[in-house]
Amino acid sequence: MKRIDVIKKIVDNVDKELIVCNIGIPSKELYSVKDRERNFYMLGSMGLASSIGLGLALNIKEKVVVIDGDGSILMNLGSLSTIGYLKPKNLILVIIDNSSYGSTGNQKTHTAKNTNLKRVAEACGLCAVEVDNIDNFEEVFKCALKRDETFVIIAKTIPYNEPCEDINIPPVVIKYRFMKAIHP
Ligand SMILES: Cc1ncc(C[n+]2csc(CCOP(=O)(O)OP(=O)(O)O)c2C)c(N)n1
Repeated sequence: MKRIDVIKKIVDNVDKELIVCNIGIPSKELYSVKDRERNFYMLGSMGLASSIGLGLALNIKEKVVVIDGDGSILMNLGSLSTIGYLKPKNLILVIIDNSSYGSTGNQKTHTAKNTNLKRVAEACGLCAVEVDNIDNFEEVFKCALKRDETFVIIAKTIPYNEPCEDINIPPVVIKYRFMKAIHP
């Protein structure tokens, strides 16, 4: 399974849900699969997609889907602990675990050896499921969309970056159109 396969399945299954996407190639892949006003491409701040998604989920009724990476979650593990403490009912955290810092050249992360993010999430009090094939991912994601609780999905993928174009929208426009989509 590749990161872009997971992103395609997320896009196939969302409607009004908000998506906050991790820095780097994940955001480019999401943009190339389907650009939407309800996508927030988090262009600058590694590690903060989950924190931004948490803040959003606490302040709106719509479902928030965060697409994060193992490298970014490892950089801000405290975010998982805070999410486990606050547990908004409308947050789905999809951690695409390619065991690498894919966007900067697939350098290995610690999930390649000693760190199990499902167990970390569970230890933070969260409901977490690990999947390693695309059919299981879709099944679990559909189920998470219907649930009334914070749900973490660890999608184990191979380290692979789909060649795709740069995001052709200025960051400030990404921000304002996203805000307008939430509060027209
Ligand atoms: C504080 C900080 N350190 C390093 C970077 C460089 N950087 C950008 S994306 C990235 C890798 C992110 O890895 P991961 O979250 O696992 O996502 P992947 O690209 O593998 O899908 C790195 C190291 C950065 N932008 N900010």
